[in-house]
Amino acid sequence: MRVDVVSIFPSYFDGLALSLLGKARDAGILDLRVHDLRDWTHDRHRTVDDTPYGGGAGMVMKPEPWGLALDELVGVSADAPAVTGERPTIIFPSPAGELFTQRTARELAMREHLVFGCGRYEGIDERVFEYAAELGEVRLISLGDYVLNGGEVAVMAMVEAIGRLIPGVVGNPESLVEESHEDGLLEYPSYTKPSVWRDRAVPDVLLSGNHGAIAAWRREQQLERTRARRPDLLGE
Ligand code: 6GU
Repeated sequence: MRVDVVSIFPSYFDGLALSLLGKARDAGILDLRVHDLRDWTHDRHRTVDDTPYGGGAGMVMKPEPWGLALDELVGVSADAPAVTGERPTIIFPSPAGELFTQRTARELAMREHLVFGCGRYEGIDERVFEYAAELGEVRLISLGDYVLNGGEVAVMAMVEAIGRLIPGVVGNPESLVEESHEDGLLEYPSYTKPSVWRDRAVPDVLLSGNHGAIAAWRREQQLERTRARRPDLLGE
């Protein structure tokens, strides 16, 4: 999978080179490229923002650098993967977007080319979204109902959630099926040795060797936790 990230703070993404995703990069499974939006400016101050038409607080990101970035990364002459000729998916993190869930991550993990455009200030000139829609499938995606200063932290979360679902990134694919949200429920509790720690014993059933009873107990725990912490997931 090819992933391009455009940001005015590219060093935010240094952390993605570590651990799991770093291994995926080294193995050639994930071609992650981070770009500085200011590289597509041409004035002395490398300006990326300006005041909003119609007035109002804050600054808006100018369309020109974004247009040049999109041309280079997903335009007709772009050096992008053309394995199946699939259109790129262009994602703008935004608190005004659709909610990012495990389902979104699974869907995006099957794409060949993702481009993330990180906005700062009060947002990006609306015409950038219209232009991007001519080059690929545009998605505005939010991490949740709260406001971050910019899209960078949201994109880090999305790239990690998507990247670990690419076949070969997580060593044991079974560890992907048994975790929170994969089956619409929260994960069951886990224990390891010692069997008694500070007067607290591991539940007997886990030491019983009865695999049927263990599976039933775990399912029950999943339901109980989901009902207590996230009743919305059960439609309650
Ligand atoms: Cl994707 N961006 C920003 N700026 N704030 C957010 C968000 C995204 N998701 C939740 N809050």
